[in-house]
Amino acid sequence: MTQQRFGIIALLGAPNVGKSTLVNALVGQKVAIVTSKVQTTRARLRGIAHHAGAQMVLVDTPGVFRPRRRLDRAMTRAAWQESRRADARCVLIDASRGMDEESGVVLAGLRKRRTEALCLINKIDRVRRDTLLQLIDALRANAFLTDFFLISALRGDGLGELREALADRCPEGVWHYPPEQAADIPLRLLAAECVREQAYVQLHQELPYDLATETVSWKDLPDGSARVDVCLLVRRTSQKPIVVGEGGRRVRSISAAARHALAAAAGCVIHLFVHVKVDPSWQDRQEHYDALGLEFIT
Ligand SMILES: Nc1nc2c(ncn2[C@@H]2O[C@H](COP(=O)(O)OP(=O)(O)OP(=O)(O)O)[C@@H](O)[C@H]2O)c(=O)[nH]1
Ligand SMILES: [Mg+2]
Repeated sequence: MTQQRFGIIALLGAPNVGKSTLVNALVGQKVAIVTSKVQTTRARLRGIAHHAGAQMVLVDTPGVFRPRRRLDRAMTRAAWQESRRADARCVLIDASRGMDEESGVVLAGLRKRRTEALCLINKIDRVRRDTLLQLIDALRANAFLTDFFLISALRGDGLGELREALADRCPEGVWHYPPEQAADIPLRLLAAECVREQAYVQLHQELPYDLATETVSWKDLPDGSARVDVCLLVRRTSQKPIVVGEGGRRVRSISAAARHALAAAAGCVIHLFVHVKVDPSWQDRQEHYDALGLEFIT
């Protein structure tokens, strides 16, 4: 029997570079929420992938490295903590954006911490080969980037080679999760995340960054289904009607799509109730941070 290996791999990178998409692609099923908007990921989330006898815990981190709000500060801190604890680090760069200021901040953070990382150039489906070569050339100036991979997390290009390299970096050790487990995220948080994802996707205003979700109750019912109540919090009274929609249409549509995703992820029938509430201070409540697995920084 080959020796089991186990490793933690942190994915770092500016907002929207495709970290969560990559976690889902490597795990082989959807465990992290993905949207076209920046700053989608807030919670700490672990996807679990297997390759060549290695169990790899992929840590999806929030892509916030220029913190302004309290929530941003907590997310930035969480990302660097995850990076420190990991057996390997990957920094993702969006090939179509190239080296921008936000990616510069992430690279500077790695340099400062004297940590090596693999460099994953993602979204290669969007750019020409010569642009890619120029980008790699520029990135080579960072000596702490040990290897370069050209990938498309969305289409799956280059993931075979990446899997191989990541499995190689896992030290010998016993697996921490049963092989069929795809993610390490509490169900209550998963429910809140599914609702937030749909709110982001279905609302087109600036609103989303002012929006949060919290699971208020999860009850397993005798027939194997679950009743789940999630609060969708907005910060201003004027935002509530936008989220609720005419005759409640918007919130019903958010709820229906979220229920679908949650049922697929949780593997049971879900009765989901989404309640829209005005809560100007959710960013200042400790429970909100606890639920996301973040530290409440005072
Ligand atoms: N064309 C293309 N789009 C991609 C690829 N990978 C991710 N995307 C898209 O990029 C957007 C952002 O993806 P996410 O996975 O949410 O990015 P993220 O880095 O987790 O973002 P934050 O959580 O906000 O930091 C989504 O619209 C994805 O579909 C890729 O390889 N090619
Ligand atoms: Mg994300």
